[in-house]
Amino acid sequence: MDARGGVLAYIGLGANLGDPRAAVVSAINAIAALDRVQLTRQSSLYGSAPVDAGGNDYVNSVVEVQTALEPHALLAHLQAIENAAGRARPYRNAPRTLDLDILLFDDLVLHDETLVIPHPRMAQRAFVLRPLAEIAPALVSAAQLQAVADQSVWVL
Ligand code: PH2
Ligand code: MG
Ligand code: MG
Repeated sequence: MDARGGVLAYIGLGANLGDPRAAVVSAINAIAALDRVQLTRQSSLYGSAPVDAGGNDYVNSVVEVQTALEPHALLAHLQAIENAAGRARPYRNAPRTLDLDILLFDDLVLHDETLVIPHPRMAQRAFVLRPLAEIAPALVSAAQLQAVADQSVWVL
């Protein structure tokens, strides 16, 4: 908690159905408009090949927010933004109009039925680590980036 009342959290955005670029851009705007959330940094938009998933290439990004919300309250707002974008969940890792994942929330370690923080697969995913390293280089090591260097990710 700092003087402005809040902690830093990192949110991963992804989409590969419909108009993914427009969905990610409007989701960033919707996050910035949330009460008790300030958008403090946003990465470039990245294209990426699907990882453990099918369908079209993804558009991915990562944003940093400062928030006074509790993690589950932030999650509820992110799910509302996903639903407003027409998110359906027919099967695991199905192509999606919008996916918003809390990656990190201050230094919190949390594991319950609805939320796991840090995001359990972020260290295996170049489409998370590359944009995260762009906006928060201290949070991603060269070794972590090297470990996912075989995954296809490009700046749009
Ligand atoms: N999200 C997934 C599964 N695979 N692959 C890419 N490239 N980008 C994603 O956002 C992504 C994925 C599950 O959330
Ligand atoms: Mg995800
Ligand atoms: Mg998700």
